[in-house]
Parts: sequence; C-alpha cells; structure tokens
Amino acid sequence: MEKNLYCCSCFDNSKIGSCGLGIRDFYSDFMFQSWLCANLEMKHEWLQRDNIPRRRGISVEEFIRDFEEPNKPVLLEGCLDSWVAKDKWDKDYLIKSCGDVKFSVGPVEMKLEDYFRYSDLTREERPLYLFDPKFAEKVLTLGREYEVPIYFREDLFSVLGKERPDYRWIIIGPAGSGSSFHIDPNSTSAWNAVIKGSKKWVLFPPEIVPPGVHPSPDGAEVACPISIIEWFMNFYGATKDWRRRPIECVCKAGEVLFVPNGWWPLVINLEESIAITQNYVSRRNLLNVLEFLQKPNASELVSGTRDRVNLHNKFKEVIEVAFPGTIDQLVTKAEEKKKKRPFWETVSDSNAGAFKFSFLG
Ligand SMILES: O=C(O)CCC(=O)C(=O)O
Repeated sequence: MEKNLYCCSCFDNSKIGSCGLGIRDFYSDFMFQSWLCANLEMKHEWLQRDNIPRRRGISVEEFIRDFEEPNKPVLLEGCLDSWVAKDKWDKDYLIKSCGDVKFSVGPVEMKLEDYFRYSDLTREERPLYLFDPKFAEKVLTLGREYEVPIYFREDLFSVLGKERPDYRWIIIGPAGSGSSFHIDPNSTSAWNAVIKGSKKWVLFPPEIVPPGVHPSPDGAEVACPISIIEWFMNFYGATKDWRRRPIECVCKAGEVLFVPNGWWPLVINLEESIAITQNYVSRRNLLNVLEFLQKPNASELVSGTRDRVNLHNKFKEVIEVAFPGTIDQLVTKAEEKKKKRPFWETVSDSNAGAFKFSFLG
C-alpha cells in the first residue's frame, strides 16, 4: 500500500522537506487517521437505519405512558410549530441579536460572529462546538423565542431556584461537530430540539455500554474514540449483527428528540445546526435523580453546580416542602412495580455504566 508522506514540521505533503526543517519520507498513522476523519463524509450506510418511534400530536398522558414511564426514546414531530425561533434563528439573525455577547465554545468564550467565521472555514476532526448553558440569561430575547414543549413542563429542579444545576443549552456547530457517547448529567432526562440543520443520533440503552466506550468503574469518567466519525469508522459496523440494536434516527429541523435518563446518546451534525436542549426532572425520574445525587462520589459525579455534595439534601428538602408526600408515594409505587418485575429484569443492573457528562467548564 502506498504510504502518505508528510513533512514532520509543516505537515504538508506537497512540500516535503522544502521548509528546510522537515524529514523526508516520514509516515504517521496517527496523523493520517486524524486527516482522514477530518475529511471523511458520513457514509450512506451509517445514516440508513431509522428505528425510532415517531409521534405527532400525542397527549401528555400518552407520552408519559408510552415513553417517559418505560424510559424509551421517541422523536416528536410538530412541537416547534409555534416557536419564534423556528422561523427566525439563523446565522445572520443570531449574530445581530447577540452582538458582542460571548458564548462558551469548549474551553473558550467567543462572539457569535467570530464563532461562525471559524465554523464556516473549519475542516477539523473534532470541530469546536458552541454549547452555552447561560444563553437565555445572556440574551433575554433568545429565552423568549422558544418554549418548553408540553411533554416536558414538569421541571422539579426549578424548586431549587438559583441553585439548580445547569439545565438548558444553545448548541451550534458545523457539519461533523457533535457529542460523543455520554450519559446525561445527574441522571436527568433531556429533550433536544433542532431549529436549523439536522443531527444523526445513535442511542444505546442504559444496560448496554456502546462498543469502543470504556466507562471507569465508579462511572466518573468515560474513555471514547477520539472523534465521532472515528467511532462510525471503527465501531458502528460491530452493532450490525447485534440482537438488540441501538436506536437510531436523523432528527431534522422542527423535530424534538426525547433522551431518557441513563441512555447513551451519540450525536453528529450532518450540516450546520442550531439546537436547544434541556435536561429535566419529573416525577418519573425523581427517585433516580435523588439516588444519583446521594452517591458516595457525588463530588465527582454531580455536575452543572458548585455545591455538588449538598445538592441531594437541599433538593430533597425543597421537594418535601413544595410537594409534601410525593417522595414517599413514589417510593411505594416503585416497590410495588419491583414486586411485579419478571425475575430476569431484577438480576440485570439497569444502572450500569458511567454517568458523568459534564457540561460545566
Ligand atoms: O450535540 C447535541 O446536539 C446533543 C447534545 C446532547 O448530548 C444531549 O442533548 O444529550
């Protein structure tokens, strides 16, 4: 096989050694892989599988019964029809309405104008992704131009007021950007609404750790392939013959994906995309969240807040004041449900896996 030759100083194979510093005939698998991942388009076969249930106009009761209670993903259509953001938000509008305000882009803060200039030109294996938890406080109009879909209006973390962990993000990124496998913070569930562009999702249930992903035993860290495209190149094919395949779909502008707690999502933007995501606690996942916040290594696992260790007690106390008796009722219901579970379910550990996906810088 012909090798790719790089100049080890300028990394430009058209000028090997011409900079006067480089060594001729140098080959690096590492650099080639990174170049390949940066230049590879998503293959048709990676986008074909679409096995998620889609629903339009279902009632809140149907959503709870069929998806939230059994903790299953669903793609919801038509939820954004009344959003101002759906018609207005594009590059020019956002640059104009946000002016000099800076947003979190990985480890740095950038004005939207600068971020879009970067994202228009970038051809990197892992493009910088704009993921900002304070967007609605920074630019008040952004917060007013979308609304929480009816299915997700029970928001129990709101009783914590200013002490609630980060819970909503504006997400902007070019084709190829995205989120590698993780579990959402604090055992919350999430919804993710695509306003512009489209996203390919692959989701594994809590009891199946995705191939190529290695959570640490305490769940505090997750080791993944370097990039999302690398996961598709090297691991996606492995799931082809599995009896329990991951849930997959392409979520397009105007659609919302429900990500149940404990699932492992991977997301790649197929074109430049603008989205809003919110993580939430409802009565369906309140006990999971309380259990998570109480783990012995809460100081490492809990994210999106400064007071990680005391969050459990604070949250439990305010819930008991705001909704007296609710926790006890949920515990009784969970115990009854457990008694009715088939034997094989009681021996599998649905909480296996890693929990940390820190959106907090
Ligand atoms: O990149 C994205 O849009 C996905 C964000 C995410 O991981 C999530 O909403 O759970």
